[in-house]
Amino acid sequence: MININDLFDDFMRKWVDEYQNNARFGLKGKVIIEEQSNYQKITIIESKLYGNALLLDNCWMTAEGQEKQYHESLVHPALCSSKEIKKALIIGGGDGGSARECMKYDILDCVDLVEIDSRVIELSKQYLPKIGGDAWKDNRLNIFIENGIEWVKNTPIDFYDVIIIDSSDPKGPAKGLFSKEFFTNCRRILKPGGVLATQSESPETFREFHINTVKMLREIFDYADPLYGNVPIYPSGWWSWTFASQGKPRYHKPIIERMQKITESCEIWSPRWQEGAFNSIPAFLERELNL
Ligand code: SPD
Repeated sequence: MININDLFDDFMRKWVDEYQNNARFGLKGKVIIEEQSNYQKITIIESKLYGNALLLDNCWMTAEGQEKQYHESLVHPALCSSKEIKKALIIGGGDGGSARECMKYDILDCVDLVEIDSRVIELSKQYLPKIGGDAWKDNRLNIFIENGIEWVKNTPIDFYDVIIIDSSDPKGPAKGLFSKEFFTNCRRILKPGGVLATQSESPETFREFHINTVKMLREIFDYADPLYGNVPIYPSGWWSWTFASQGKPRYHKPIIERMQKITESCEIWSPRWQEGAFNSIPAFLERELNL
C-alpha cells in the first residue's frame, strides 16, 4: 500500500550536491536552513543516511552520522603526542566537533576556538547539537568570533601547545588559512614541543593543492607528514590531514598514558589506526616528497 505521508516525505527530499571537477558528491535530504551570512552561504539539510549535515558555499563540511572520521583524525594525533597539552587553539571548527574531541583530555586547561562566522556556531548549536555536544558548556572553551589569520599574527611567540586548523576549503574566508604567512605565524606561536594539525584536502580531487600544502608545511616546519582516511561526503571520499612539529616528528608517537582512554572513546581513531593511516601514503606523493 502506498503511504501518502511517505510519498510527501520523499517529494520534499532533493539531491544536494557539491560539484568539483565535473563530478558531484551528494546526499538526498530536506533543506532546513539556507542563508547568506556576512561571509558565506550556509546550508543545513536533514538526510536519512547521515542525519543533519552542513554545507558552506555549497561544499560539504560535516554530517552528524559521519563526522567522527574527520574530527578524530584531525585532533588525536596532535593531542596524544604534543609534549604538553595545556593550551590548544582551534582555527575554524565552528560546528564544535574538534572542540568536543579536545575536551576528552582532562589535562587540557583551555581551548581557544577562533571562528570567523558566528552564524556557523549558532546554527550548529541549534541544528547539529550532537557534534559539539557538551563542549559548548565546558568552561575550558573560549569562543572568539575573529579572523584566524589576524589571530595568529597577533598571538605572542610560543603560546599554544597544540594548533588545530579545522578550516573549510581554500576559497572565500578560508583561503588565507593555507598560506605560507599563516603557517609561519602558526610555527611562531606553537611551543617548541607542540604539534600543529591541519585538514589538507583530498589527495584525489585536489591533488596539486594537497601536494603543495604538504610541501609548504615541510618548508616551514622541521617535520610535516600527511595522514589519510575516508570521509564519504567529501569529494572523492579520500581525505587528508597533515601534522607538523619542530625538532622531531612527535605526532608519530602517541603518549601511552594519554592514548588508552581516548581510544576507548573513539569510533575510528586508535594508535593502530593512526600508524596505518600515516603509512598509507600514496606512491605518487612518496615520489613527490622524495620520501
Ligand atoms: N570539503 C571539506 C573540507 C573540510 C572542512 N572542514 C570541516 C569542518 C568540520 N569541523
